[in-house]
Amino acid sequence: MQMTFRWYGEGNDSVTLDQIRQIPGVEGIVWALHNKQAGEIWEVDEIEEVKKQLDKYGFNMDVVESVNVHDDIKIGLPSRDKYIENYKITLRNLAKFGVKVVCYNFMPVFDWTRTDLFHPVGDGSTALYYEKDKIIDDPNEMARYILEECEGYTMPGWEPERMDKLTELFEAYKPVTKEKLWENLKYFLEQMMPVCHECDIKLAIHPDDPPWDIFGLPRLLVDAESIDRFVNMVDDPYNCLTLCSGSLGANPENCVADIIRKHCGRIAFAHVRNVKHFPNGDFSEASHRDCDGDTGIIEIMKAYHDCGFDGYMRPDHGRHIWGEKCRPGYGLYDRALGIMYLLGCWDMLESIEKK
Ligand code: DNO
Repeated sequence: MQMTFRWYGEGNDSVTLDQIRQIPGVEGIVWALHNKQAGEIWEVDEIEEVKKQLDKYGFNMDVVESVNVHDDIKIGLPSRDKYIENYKITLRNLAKFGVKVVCYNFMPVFDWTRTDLFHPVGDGSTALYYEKDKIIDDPNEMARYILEECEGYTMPGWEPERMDKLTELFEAYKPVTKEKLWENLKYFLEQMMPVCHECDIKLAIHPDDPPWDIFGLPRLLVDAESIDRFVNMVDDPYNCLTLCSGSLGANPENCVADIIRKHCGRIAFAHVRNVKHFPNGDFSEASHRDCDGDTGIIEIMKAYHDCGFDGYMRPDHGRHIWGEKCRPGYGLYDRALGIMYLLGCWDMLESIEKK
C-alpha cells in the first residue's frame, strides 16, 4: 500500500507541500489541474509545472484526482467523441510523467453532495453533513448555498460556471435513464481501455456520493451489486475502482470490507473515510477512528491487508479542528490524524503477519 495525500495545488490550497512532507508515511500527492474545465486537454507544460513542484519535496505524482468527464459523454451526445479524444490526449500527456492512476466519476451534474459543510460535531470541531430532507428542495438553491459556504474555494463538481447552467444541464439529462447512463459509461470505457493499456494508466471510477439518486438524477455506483456490474461490464485490469469507503458507507446496508475482499485486484485507489449514521437517514462525517463512525475502518484495513493491496490509499475528508480555516473536508490536521490512524492499523497488521 502506498499512502498519499490530496493537494489542490499552489495558491489553491490552505495546506502546503512542506506541511504534507512532515506527515509520516506520505509518498505521493494526489493532484489535479483544478483550473481545467471538463473536456479540456491537459497540456504537457502544465503537467510539468506540477511535477517540478512535487519533485522539490520528493513526492510522486502517480495519482490524479480527477480528470473530469464532460457532461456530453455522460449524456451521450454526438459531441462526446470530441471530448473522448481530448481525454485520450490528456492520458497520453499524463503518461509522459509516469502517472499510474486517474480517478474520475460518472455522476450526473453534481459531484459529492452535502447539505452542511461545517456542521458542529459536538466537541468544538465541525464536519461535512448530509440532511436527507434538504435534498428534495430546488437544486439551484443548493448550488447557491454551496458556492456561498465554500469560503472562496471552488468545490469539485460545483464550479460556478457549471452552476450557472444548472437549468440547462437538468434539461439535457432528462432523457438519460439509469440504463442509458450505464450504456454511456460503457461506451466511454471501451474507447479508453486501449489507451489505458498503451499508457499503463488505470482508470479508477469514484462511486457516487451519496450512494442514491438525488434531485431525480440517476446514480450508478451505489452498492455491491452495481460495483459487480461495473467491473464485469468492461472486464479489463485497467478498468478499476477508486473505492471510497465514505461514499458507499453512507448507506448502512453496504459492507465496504466485503466489497474490498471481492474486488481488491480492481481497486487502484482507496479512499478511507468514516461516516456516522442517524436513524432518520442523515449522516455526518466522522474522524477516521473506527468507533467514531459506522463504516468499519478496522475491518476495511484488514480487508485491504488480507488481500495484499498494493495500490494507493489516502485519508479522505477530515473534520475541521483546532480552528483551522480550510477547504471543506480538506484541512491538514484531521487528515494527518487520519493518516496516522490508518498507518497505525496497517503497521500493526504487518507486524502480526510477520510473527
Ligand atoms: C470528494 C472526492 C470526490 C472525487 C471525485 C472524483 O471529496 O472524493 O470529489 O474527487 O468524485 O471524480
